[in-house]
Amino acid sequence: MKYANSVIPAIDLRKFEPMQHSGSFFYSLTFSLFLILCPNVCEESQAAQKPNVLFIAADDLRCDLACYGHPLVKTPHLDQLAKRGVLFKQAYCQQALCNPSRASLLTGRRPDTLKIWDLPTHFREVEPEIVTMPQLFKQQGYFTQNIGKIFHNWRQKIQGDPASWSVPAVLHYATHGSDKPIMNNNTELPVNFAKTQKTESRDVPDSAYFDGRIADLAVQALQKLKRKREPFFLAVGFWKPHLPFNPPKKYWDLYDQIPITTPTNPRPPQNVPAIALHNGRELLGSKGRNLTQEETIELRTGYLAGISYLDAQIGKVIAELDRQGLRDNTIIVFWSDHGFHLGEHGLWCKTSNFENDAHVPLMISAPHMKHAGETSHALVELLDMYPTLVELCQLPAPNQLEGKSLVPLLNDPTQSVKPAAFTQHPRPAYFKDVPQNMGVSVRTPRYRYTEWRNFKTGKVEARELYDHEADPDENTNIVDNPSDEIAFQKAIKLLEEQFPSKTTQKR
Ligand SMILES: [Ca+2]
Repeated sequence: MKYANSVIPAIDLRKFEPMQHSGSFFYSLTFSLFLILCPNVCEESQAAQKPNVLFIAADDLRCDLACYGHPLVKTPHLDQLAKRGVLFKQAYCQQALCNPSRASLLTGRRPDTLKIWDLPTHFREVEPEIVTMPQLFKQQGYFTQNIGKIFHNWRQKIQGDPASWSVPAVLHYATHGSDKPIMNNNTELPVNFAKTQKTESRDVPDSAYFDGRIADLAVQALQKLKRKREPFFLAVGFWKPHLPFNPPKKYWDLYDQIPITTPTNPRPPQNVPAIALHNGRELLGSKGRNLTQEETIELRTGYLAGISYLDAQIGKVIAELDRQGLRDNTIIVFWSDHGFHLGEHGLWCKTSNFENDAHVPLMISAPHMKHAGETSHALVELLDMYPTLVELCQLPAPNQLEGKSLVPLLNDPTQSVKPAAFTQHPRPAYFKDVPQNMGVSVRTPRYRYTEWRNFKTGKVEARELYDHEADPDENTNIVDNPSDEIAFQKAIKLLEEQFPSKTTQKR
């Protein structure tokens, strides 16, 4: 079989150290490295020797990880993963909402191209024949398996995307509210120590909730996948730290002595247009309500505890990967579908274009990376994951992909592949039929610039500009007084190229 990119080794490889390995695994590993280095020579056997992919997703996780510089959170396993991969410090989602973000990154198309900006629209309704990332792997001889939330999870006619997987997905389709603790053997449910609405702290095992069970199933899956002849693409989608904040009590206990506070910027940015904000209805309800200081701190603690719970589950999965001897032929990707607000700017949850919502964690680890443990500060998008994995695994790229491969950044983390990252969100945040407005946003190295446009006419109704050199928390909209006119005009031009304003939106 001929492959589109059968030219160049996908990634620099460290010198192989045979003393760490033994027996038949030595030969299989040596052979697979040889194949990666010499794709032209070895095409016939390539399908059986391609690297596996462990594709790990988190839900609503902003960059609150120790490896991203968060001072309080405890994330030892994700920090360890960062040491064996490249950490992307400036990765951005295409829309801060589960379904549009996931549909975009899994199809390789922007929300505007798919015309999916809401929760109920399944991408198969608008693009029935599109080939998703896991589906491409399946078509190319991989065994593809989905445990947990990868595609959107609820209120859709099609549950997940059966065409993407070799076996039916499990624990992938439910409401977050249905993730209630389940005890074995009818054991009585321990008391809940948390007081705030949508928080829960009970002394239960990890497996009482979805994510613990997902980790257990992923561990079992790896034991079986190890014995398969074909390479695998295992997608493990965790449901945390999404609301409700209900990690087992032992994860809350990690923060008992930690001085967690209310946010330092609880007010909307100066000079912000009202359309940039929203009512946080996912937590506060459609009528809204004010949170006390105690509630705010408990929610902020619960979010960090949920991240530590997520981190522990990911640790179990990666430990099993290593235990099964799969580390040297498995690419690991870790990502979150979008960020989150915890009271900053008076906002809770997602559905904005602010940095807290648009900025996401992203790490990619490939076997024997030369630059393992390094950080890329290049602007990248979740949309780039599809072409990246296509190139790393030397699959034929479908025409639809709008992202760019990040392989050049894995080979040299000081490089960049694009001048900007783009994020968008409609208003109302949860619209019916068609939105009234679309907020389109560009992140350049210095600025975040956002235009709020009338959805039908394209008329710009409000604008925002934040200078991340002077104001990384986006506390002052300086669109009427930009700090660097040339850099501002460049941001406007980049936004215009990506979202031409004269094109009125239709659905
Ligand atoms: Ca989400």
